[in-house]
Amino acid sequence: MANVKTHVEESDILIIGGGMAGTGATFESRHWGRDLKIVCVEKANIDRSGAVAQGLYAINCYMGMQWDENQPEDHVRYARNDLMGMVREDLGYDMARHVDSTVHMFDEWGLPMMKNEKTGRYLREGKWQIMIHGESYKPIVAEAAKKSANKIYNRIMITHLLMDDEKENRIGGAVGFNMRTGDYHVFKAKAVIVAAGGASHIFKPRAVGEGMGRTWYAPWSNGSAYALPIAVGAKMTQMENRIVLCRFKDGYGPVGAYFLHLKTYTQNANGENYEKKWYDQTKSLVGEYIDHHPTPTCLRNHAFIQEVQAGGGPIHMVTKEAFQDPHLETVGWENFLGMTVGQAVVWASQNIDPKYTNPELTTSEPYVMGSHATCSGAWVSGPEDLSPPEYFWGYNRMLTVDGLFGAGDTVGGSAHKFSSGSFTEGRLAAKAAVKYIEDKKADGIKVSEKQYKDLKEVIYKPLENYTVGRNEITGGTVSPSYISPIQGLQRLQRIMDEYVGGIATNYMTNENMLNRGLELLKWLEEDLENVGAEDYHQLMRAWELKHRTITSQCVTEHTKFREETRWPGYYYRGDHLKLDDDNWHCLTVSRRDPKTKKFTMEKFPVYHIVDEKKEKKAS
Ligand code: SFD
Ligand code: AMP
Repeated sequence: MANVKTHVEESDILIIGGGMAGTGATFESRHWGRDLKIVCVEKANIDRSGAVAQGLYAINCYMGMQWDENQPEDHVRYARNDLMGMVREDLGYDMARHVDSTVHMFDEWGLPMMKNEKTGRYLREGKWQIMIHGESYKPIVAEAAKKSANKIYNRIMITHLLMDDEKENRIGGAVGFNMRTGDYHVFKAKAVIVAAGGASHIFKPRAVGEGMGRTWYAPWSNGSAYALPIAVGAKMTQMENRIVLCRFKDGYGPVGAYFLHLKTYTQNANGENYEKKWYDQTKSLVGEYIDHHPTPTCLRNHAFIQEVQAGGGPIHMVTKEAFQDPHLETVGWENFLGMTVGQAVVWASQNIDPKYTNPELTTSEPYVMGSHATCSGAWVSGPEDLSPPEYFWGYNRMLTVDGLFGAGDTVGGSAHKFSSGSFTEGRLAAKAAVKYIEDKKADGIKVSEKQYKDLKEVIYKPLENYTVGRNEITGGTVSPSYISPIQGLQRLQRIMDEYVGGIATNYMTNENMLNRGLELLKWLEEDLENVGAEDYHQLMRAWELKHRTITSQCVTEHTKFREETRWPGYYYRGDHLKLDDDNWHCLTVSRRDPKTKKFTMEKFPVYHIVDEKKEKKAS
């Protein structure tokens, strides 16, 4: 790799990923660290990167504290209920108490917000959601980040974190490559904020072949947010809590605006309300959790999945009634035109006009995320004023590696953040990172040339593998010496799908299947030493695959550890089909030893910080 140019950049704060959390972190780093050097590195182009690239139609997390619509306590109760009791309430409360100020800034920055004409308040889609004309959402937050950073690097994929050579378990920066020029980039930093989004395409998607890129969550979300910290031994939490979403079939159009604003509802093929049919069966699995309001997302999925399995499908969204109202009809279409254009295109191509035909729904393949109705991610310190000792080690949103912070999908335990909460969490992490530097916790960091030179060899090896292996190609792309990133990805997706609770088994798994899955993942990991990349784009694909694989290992280990079915509708442990509060009313935490690559698992208590009894609004 002698011909690859190396660039070394030193900064105070390095932000990895310029999505919602990354732009929030970049903006807030400048607010608190006027004189600090702030660098943000983005795999795509920050103007249109991340899950919000195409736009959104709603901001799904807004309290409305100024009008006493909701208070942070209400949101904690809501998220706790939706996640079947398992959240970090300190993190959720902290996000909720700050999220409104974030949304008010979006408003000031020119994001078109819908207003309720009668009250003058933001137009509510639901109790927590407000409606926006959100096609321009991402460019607007990107502008704030661009004005705040010393430098934004686009088209650089970060592949590894750097560690301090002097002090154990302290961060030193990160490295990656520019997928257009191929140059090698070394970013030395005093504090690093990982904001690299969630993970799609680790489970085989429903759409394969030519439709493969069509998933609900962004197809380019490749789990770097998890793989980077896992690789350096940071602890992770709730990685078993993958999410399955109810979506419009084939286009994966979100359903929130339909359920909440248009007040549409679902029915089976015979026009029946199937959810109540499954009440007794669900109660026998999860007990009183089925009586909670609103019904937890996973339990709504559960009824859907059971009904389809029992032969009651297809399941339809009843749109024909709502769409008779011209205003609601417009909202229904605009919702997709501003967020998921593909759904509108699917309907057009299949002759579906929701005014006259009730469209089909489906349940998606699982995704790994920390920001939706799910809370997989890194185990982080909470804020000083709220967190019990087990949840606090000095700096808000700092992982168990010193100087390494996280936000958005990266952070576990804090569900229902969505776009606004992720940006808010980026701000919180940045404020703490500045303090970490001011407290001189980052003094004396040394990153040797050897460390980043060794990594350079590792990073570019797939190009080397291809250059050598292509001479042995026996036909087409078949070579005995290397596998291509797409071949590896399809292998990964089948392992996860068939053994770890994907669509192939109707989300079912058990200990034996998980053990087999872990074995196959290990062999895949070994074979990925021989992944070949014919150009820099394929080199990115190779590293995306490696990050997805390490994320998948962690998900599988967690799924094996939790011997209960806590979230029926997300996945089922066939050997432990019931929710088991006596043994598993706890958070799961893992650590992968960077040297041995072995995971160890432990239980952590769930502290209910917000009082149940004072609940004033059922939400
Ligand atoms: O209805 C590297 N989301 C919704 N949020 C809402 O508030 N309202 C909605 O209406 C939402 N809906 C929705 C949503 C997402 C999608 C895809 C659809 C619909 C179709 C969820 C939010 O988008 C989500 O919560 C936040 O975006 C999460 O923020 P963050 O920052 O954790 O992830 P990101 O925005 O994807 O950004 C990640 C960035 O990292 C980059 N990256 N950069 C360098 N090196 C690497 N190795 C990297 N790996 C990744 C990415 O390119 C990206 O820019 S509804 O359906 O819920
Ligand atoms: P979605 O469009 O499905 O991603 O959901 C957007 C928002 O609406 C999220 O806050 C969901 O939790 C919420 N939501 C979606 N469907 C329902 C429903 N049937 N009942 C209550 N909340 C919902």
